[in-house]
Amino acid sequence: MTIKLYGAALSPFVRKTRVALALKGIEFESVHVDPSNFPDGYEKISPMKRIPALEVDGQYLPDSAAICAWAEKINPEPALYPTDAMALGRTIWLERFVDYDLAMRCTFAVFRNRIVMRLMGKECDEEKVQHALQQTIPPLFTYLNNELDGREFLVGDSMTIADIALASQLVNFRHGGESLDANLYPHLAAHTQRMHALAPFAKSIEKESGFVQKVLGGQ
Ligand SMILES: N[C@@H](CCC(=O)N[C@@H](CS)C(=O)NCC(=O)O)C(=O)O
Repeated sequence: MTIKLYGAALSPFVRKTRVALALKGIEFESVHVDPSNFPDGYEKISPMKRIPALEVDGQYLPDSAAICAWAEKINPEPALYPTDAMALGRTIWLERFVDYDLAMRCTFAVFRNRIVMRLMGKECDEEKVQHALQQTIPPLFTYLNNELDGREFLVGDSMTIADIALASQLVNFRHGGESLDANLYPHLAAHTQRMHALAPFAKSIEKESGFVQKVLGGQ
């Protein structure tokens, strides 16, 4: 099987996919795609022109959720999706919640302004960042913190794709110069610390941090 993952290093959705593939021992070739300048014809790979997208023996699969579900079938161990019906439903809900609602506020408000805009030579809209930090993010962090009260993982007793998706968005929060307040969100902060210490996350964070520091240092 020839597998190519189209993406860019700092995308939380690409990182989520890379971590899931790494945990499952699925090898792939990384193909760099700049999401601010997609190559001609990329819509054949991803109709909505987004990263990540996967190519498997000439067939294309866009979207991190679709790719991770594919990976589960290709290599079921370690299982990242529960078998119990309600647990599976809750996993998919939390993955969606993180990939859409949290991403909108954390990655697309904080990280995008603080890092991506600077990479594109544009100004950071700090007002938007502060609005997200003070108004729109706290209720979501409170919800996730409550979900993690007394638990190691979001659903059941083992890691699911929802934990990986969450930890991946929070790498971008960290790259954006923010950290979780452990007094306000002790369970979420502990979950993030545990997840970011896992080898695939730790390696990713180390590699990306140098680049992010350069972006910030260049200002
Ligand atoms: N739901 C998608 C989100 C992917 C996504 O929004 N990727 C961003 C980069 S982080 C992108 O490609 N943006 C380009 C665009 O929307 O034009 C997934 O999970 O794969």
